[in-house]
Formats: sequence, C-alpha cells, structure tokens
Amino acid sequence: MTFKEDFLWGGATAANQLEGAWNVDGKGISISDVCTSGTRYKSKQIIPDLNPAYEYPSHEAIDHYHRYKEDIALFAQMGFKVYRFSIAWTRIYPTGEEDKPNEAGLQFYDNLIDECLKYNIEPLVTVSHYEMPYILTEKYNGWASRKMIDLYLKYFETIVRRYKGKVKYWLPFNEVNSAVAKFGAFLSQGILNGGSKDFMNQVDIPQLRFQALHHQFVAQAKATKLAHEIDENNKIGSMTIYATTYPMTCKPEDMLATQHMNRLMNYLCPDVMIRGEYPTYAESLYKDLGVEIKFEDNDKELLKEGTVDFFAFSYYMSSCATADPNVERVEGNILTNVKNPNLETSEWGWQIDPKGLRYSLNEIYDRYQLPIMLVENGLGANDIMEEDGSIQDDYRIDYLREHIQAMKDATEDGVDLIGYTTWGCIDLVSASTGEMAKRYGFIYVDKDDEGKGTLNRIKKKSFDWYKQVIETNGEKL
Ligand code: BGP
Repeated sequence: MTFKEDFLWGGATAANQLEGAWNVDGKGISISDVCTSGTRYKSKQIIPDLNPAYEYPSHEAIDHYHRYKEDIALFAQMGFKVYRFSIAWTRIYPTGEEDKPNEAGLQFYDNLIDECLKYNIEPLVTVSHYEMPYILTEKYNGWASRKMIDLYLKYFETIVRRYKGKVKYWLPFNEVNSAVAKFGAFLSQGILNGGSKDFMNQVDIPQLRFQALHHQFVAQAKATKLAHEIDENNKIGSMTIYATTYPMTCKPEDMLATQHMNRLMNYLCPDVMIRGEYPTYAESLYKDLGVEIKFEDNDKELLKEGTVDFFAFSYYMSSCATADPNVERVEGNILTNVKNPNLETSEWGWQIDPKGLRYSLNEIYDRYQLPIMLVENGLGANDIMEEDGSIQDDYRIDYLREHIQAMKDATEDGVDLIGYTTWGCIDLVSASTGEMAKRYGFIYVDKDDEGKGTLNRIKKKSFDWYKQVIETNGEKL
C-alpha cells in the first residue's frame, strides 16, 4: 500500500511571512508588523518600538501580494494538488472592530483562490497564522480577553461565507499549542505582558496564556460549528505543533517526565478540539501551573458541539524528556529541547528525526482515528547560490525524502494520511528569527537579510525532485 490516489501534495506559507504590502489597500497593522525579539531582529541589532517607518520583515517580505500569479504558476508546475496559505485578518478587518469588511482585502483573496482553482489546486486556508490586528493587543490584551471570541467569529464568518464553494479545508488557528510553549503568548495570542512585544522574552504569566487558550478553544469550536452550518462540505482541522518526545533514559522518572511533556505540549490542545472536552489530566497540569480556567455557563456544550474533522500538525523535530534538571538543554528556536545524542540537528539546532515522524503518525492515529494532514515540515537551511546561478540543495532533498518515506511507512501501518504541505515551499521570512537566510523553499527568492535583492524567483534543485515525487504519487523519492 502507498499514498491514496487523491493524496494532497503541496506546500504551505503564511500571509505575514510572504505577502509584504503591509499597508496597502486598506490593510491594518498586524502583530507581525510590530513584533520583535532578540533573534527575530538580530540582523538589525535593535528592538524597535511600534514605528511604521521601521522595516519589519513582514513589510515587504517576498512581495507575494503583487507576485502571487507567478508564484502559483510555479507551484502548479510542480504539480501541487493543494496550497496552504493564510488570510491576513488585517486585510479583512483592519482593526478587528469595523462593522463592514474591507472589500479590497476580500478581493485579493478571491483572486488568489481563483488562481489556485485555475490550476486545480485545492486551497487550504489558515484563518489566523501568528497574527491579528495589533490594536486588539493594546485594547484588550489579545486573547486574554473573552471579547476576542466575537471579533474572531465575525472575521471567520465573513471569509467562510465569501469563499463558500471555493474553499473546503480550513484551519482556524496555526499551532494553537504554541501558547503552551510561552513564545506563543504574543505571537499567537496577542498578549502584551508588561507591554512587551518581544515574543521570546516576555514576562511569563501562565494564567493569562491558558485562559486565552480557553477562549481560543471556544472560538475554534464555535467557528467549526458555524463552518459546518454554512456548508456541510467544509472540513475543519485542529492544527498543532507535534514534537515527539522520548524519555532520555529508561528510568521510570524519565518516563513520567515524557508523559508530562506529551500531555502538555502534544495532546492537551488536540484532545480538547477533537474530543470536545478537557482531558481529565488537565486538572492536575493546571494545578501545577497555578492556573484556574474561568468557564462561562455554556462553554462545555460549545466545546462539544464544535469538534473538528481532521488532525493537522507541523513536524520539524523531536525532543527528549528527563527528570534530571542538570541535563544539558539545547535552544531550538522556539522549543527548548533536551539533546538527543542519536540525532543530527539543522543549522538552527532543530533535531532532525524522520523515524520519529512515523512513530508520531501512528501515535496520533491510534489516539484520534481521524484523517491526518501534515501541514508543515521541512528544513530551514542557508542555501548558497553557485556561480552558475543554481542552488544545489541536496540536503533538503535528503531531509524531505526521509520524511516522505516515514509517511509512506506510516500509511502502510494503517494511518489515514490525506495530505502533505511542506513548509515555506517558496523562500519566505522565518517566523522565529525574522531572517530570509533561513530558507525552506523549492523556489529561491533573491532577497537577503539586509532587505537587498531583486526578489526574482529561481528554481532550486529540489524543485524538479518534488515535481517528480508528486508525479509518481510518492513512488519515486
Ligand atoms: C512554524 C510556523 C511557521 C514557520 C515554521 C518554521 O512554527 O507555523 O510560521 O515559520 O514554524 O519556523 P521558522 O520560520 O522559525 O524557521
């Protein structure tokens, strides 16, 4: 057995990391247009305050807003069956609180979606990918306020109605469990702890993060129910980071530490979004964190009524857990890992583990028995252009080949895997570092960390390789 005949091969991006055009056609200022961190802006060595004159990477990005036709034509050349992109909330509701949506923003996504459909590429839309109208963070402290639920739903309803019949697959939030890992507090939830937009180094207030997460769960459930009502063909996915966690040793203490990590990071969020209720272990997790969630009267029913249709996740690395506080930790960009001596790491310290993907897929399917889409996976690398202008990214081909093989093995194990979108199918701005130098694409974009370059698109070696993978439905790796 191998991949299904209608397996959805493709790639994934996010609005703020590729569109640019941050202040045109009525778009409002989003979180990503102002958010900072020491690493995200390291090329500039400054942490600026909100200053529209400052060149944040999202301001121009790779100017996909004006070049989407060229980019989608390249995806079509590779044979994409699906393209995962996100809609920028601030193009639709610039401050989040307008009564009427911004027609120019809606029109842009009409055009983008039509362009996909022209090539029979299925759009897979992320509704909120690490951004929201910035003003809502100052006014309400983002998702820490329950007010966000209605504002989000207004935006969600607008786009689901507008693109009805064209878009079937929806992901209400990107990596909603990033909030568990703290860096998501500003990036994903818009919480301004102590007024800080430095998302890696905020003061940590778990109570705010987890209450905000509860609001996101309720919003996701209401959105799911609504999307099903608007069109029964709509398929809604939960979307989380999944980092397989191994015990550092076979000591029972390490096994317990592993279980703890798995519950907190990998399972808490999908358990709620798929089963429609908090798992029993949430009570003790929250007690240890000193968190108490405020429920409103019908929250429990709402969570039950809006469970998702499929499981979507990002997979880049695996991790280890230990009960021993003295074991060395490696700083991944976003997740702090215990070093696994058996694995190689990427240039950015992410532990590469294709076999862990097979294991993860089996674990996930055993637990939920829902169709699964792997919606982010790939290798961030510093690609070098040869003198003849080519980019020989064999390391990326190796990485993807091994991960696709792992998906194949998992399919043979019986897992219902329905799609795969590699991250950053065209080079774009890194979410965690703000760099262009951390490239994931099959398509090279001529732009550097100083913002210089022609923005020309150049096919890398991996472009033809992925084309062949899709052509042969994963037979020829
Ligand atoms: C995920 C995010 C993406 C993306 C990817 C790679 O967590 O959903 O937005 O950027 O990670 O991360 P980075 O860009 O930091 O290399």
